[in-house]
Amino acid sequence: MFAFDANLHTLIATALQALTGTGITTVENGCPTNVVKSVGSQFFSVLGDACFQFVTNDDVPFETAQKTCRQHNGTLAMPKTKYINDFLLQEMQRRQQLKPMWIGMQDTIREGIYVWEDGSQVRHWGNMHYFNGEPFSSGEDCLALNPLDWQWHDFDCSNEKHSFICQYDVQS
Ligand SMILES: [Ca+2]
Repeated sequence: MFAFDANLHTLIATALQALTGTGITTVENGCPTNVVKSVGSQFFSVLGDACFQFVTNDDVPFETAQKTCRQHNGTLAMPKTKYINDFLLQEMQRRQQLKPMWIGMQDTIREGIYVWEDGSQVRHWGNMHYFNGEPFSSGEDCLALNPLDWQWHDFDCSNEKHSFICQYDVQS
């Protein structure tokens, strides 16, 4: 019975895909179901094996954003390549999300040494906002994507509040 339901689900999904044409999948496709069902203002985009959840209109400190993503075994987004970074910015613009959103990058432990959520060091700097000594300012150690100037901005981790982007492994 359960297997039958699963097959039926796949059939419906395939039919829906055929209807929407050109094999483009719905954005939720591949994102963890429990995450998609979680409440709040949000949208999803899948790129490769990563599902990105844009939690909008929920302005919180960096740590709260981190915890929210981890609740569903995700992390804050880690756009490790320019391609992924540009994709996230494009998605924000496309959905008129024009305020900065937290991503999983910080230099809390050592000033100027930026690390991703998984502990690896940040290698590409193409999008870093350099203004008035930034990004090397103590007291501003957490990063957000800013779709207005297409750059990374560092903010005070606890006193600044922003929406955020979570990242999950795509479910097969
Ligand atoms: Ca800093």
